[in-house]
Amino acid sequence: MNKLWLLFLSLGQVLLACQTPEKIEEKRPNILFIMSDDHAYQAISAYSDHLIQTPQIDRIAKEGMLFTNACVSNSICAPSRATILTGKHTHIHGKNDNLFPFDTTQMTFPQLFQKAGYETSMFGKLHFGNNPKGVDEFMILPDQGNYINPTFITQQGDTIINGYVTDIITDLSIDYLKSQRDQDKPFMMMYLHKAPHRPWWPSPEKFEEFRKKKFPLPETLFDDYATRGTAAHTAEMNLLTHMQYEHDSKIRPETIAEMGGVEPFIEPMPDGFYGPYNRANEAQKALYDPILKEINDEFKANWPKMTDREKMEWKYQRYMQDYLACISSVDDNVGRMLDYLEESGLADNTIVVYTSDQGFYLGEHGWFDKRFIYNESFKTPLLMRWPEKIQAGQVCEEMVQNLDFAPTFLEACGIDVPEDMQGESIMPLLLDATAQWGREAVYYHYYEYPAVHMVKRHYGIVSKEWKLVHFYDDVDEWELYDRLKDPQELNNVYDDPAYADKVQEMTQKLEDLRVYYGDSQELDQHYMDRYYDALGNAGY
Ligand code: SGN
Ligand code: CA
Repeated sequence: MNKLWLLFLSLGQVLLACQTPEKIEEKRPNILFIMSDDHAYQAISAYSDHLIQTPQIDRIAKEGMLFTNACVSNSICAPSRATILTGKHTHIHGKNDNLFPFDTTQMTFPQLFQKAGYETSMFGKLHFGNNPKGVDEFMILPDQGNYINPTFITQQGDTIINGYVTDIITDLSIDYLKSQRDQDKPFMMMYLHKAPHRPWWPSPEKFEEFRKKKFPLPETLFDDYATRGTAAHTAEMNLLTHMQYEHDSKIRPETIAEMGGVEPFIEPMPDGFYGPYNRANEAQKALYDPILKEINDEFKANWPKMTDREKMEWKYQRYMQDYLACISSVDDNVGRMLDYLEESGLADNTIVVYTSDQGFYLGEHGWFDKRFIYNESFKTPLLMRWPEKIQAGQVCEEMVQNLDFAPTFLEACGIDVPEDMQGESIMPLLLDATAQWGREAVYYHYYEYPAVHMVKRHYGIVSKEWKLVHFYDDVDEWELYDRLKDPQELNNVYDDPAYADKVQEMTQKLEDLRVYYGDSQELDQHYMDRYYDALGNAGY
């Protein structure tokens, strides 16, 4: 080795030794975890633009990676959030329905980030029944939260902030990044939208814009569930029969009274219209009122003459107008956030994730809501950008699950992943979308029954080719779908002799997965007992 080379080496060592801890810190990536509530992948133009353009959310995929087979392990709000935070299936962390509060003795990934020297924060909807652990700052909505002039729970007490919830959550998050966080530390922020959760109240501007739009009907809007079992027939999430005029379609109770009453398919919800509407102040109401008048006048004039089929279509259009209007606000606000990251120079070293707590039915199979293992609710959007590591414009088709987020973030930031986390880091896929990914199938388990929408308890296994489901509790029914031949899941082939071998093979694989993830009949019984005990005689 010559002398010059030696000099370079020792100079390098001196420089390294002089580097301040903050400079080293700067190299650890930041995480911005953006999650919306009930955002269907069908309503993101990076997946399909038949319903809406979402240019801002799409930026994340264009400049990063789009996951076409991302899914949840239990398609309902709080359980999915608890899985994201703990990296465990819902039967392990115990928050397997929306009823019981989250067990705060469970380790969550923000706690690990905080311990590792990250600045951690959470803004928006958590829906846990208790406050988050491991975040330096939080402002969260109580329970489901409100769209208009929402209340926030903070460390200093509750506060009401005037305005539209999606704008406010973004303002709070950007302000925190800009001026409140400790700039010397890397950050892990959870920026969690309430929208587009039911009852889909848009901002006045978007309400007006989307009110005029018409959307294509889904092919399966009039599905009769011919080959499916009891659960699909008894679920209460049909647009015609279970969507509320007042609450969802925004028909004033007075309009219905003027019409001499309208045959309700389902009991009206007390305060369905006035609950959300009355949060607005007079000036805000004045912006909503002309649009509400148009909707109500049209309803009064046309509804009595409509056939059931036309009523279904009318409800679908009203639903899409409001749901997509809410998404349009989310998209604009995600754009504001991405712009901020770019302007501030944070973008290159920040992992940006966009996802939803689950998928949602946008009229497919005649439904709204979620819960089922069937595609629209089982799959969830997932887009990730990390300019320093993820090549722009990649599409990953591997089966990844909300379970995998925590271990992925930890690995990406150089923090040890606890051994009892059940998810797997998707780092190899981020570095190369086509990398070897050993997972053949995922496990799913839904519990909340009986409850709103009446989706029966079920668990199942899903591979790219097959979906096997067992519905239990007050039924004992199985379904099998050939996903490649029947992507819309219209044909349950469980009893078809041609599939007998497949049924046997998948049943064994499902049992193996249950053992692998520590689920069992005893646990199914434990969670049924806990739930039914809590319902007591109140029941459904
Ligand atoms: C509310 C909704 C339901 C929804 C649940 C759970 N009704 O009860 O439609 O399924 O929340 O949603 S609402 O009219 O009160 O909005 S979740 O996203 O929190 O799981
Ligand atoms: Ca949700």
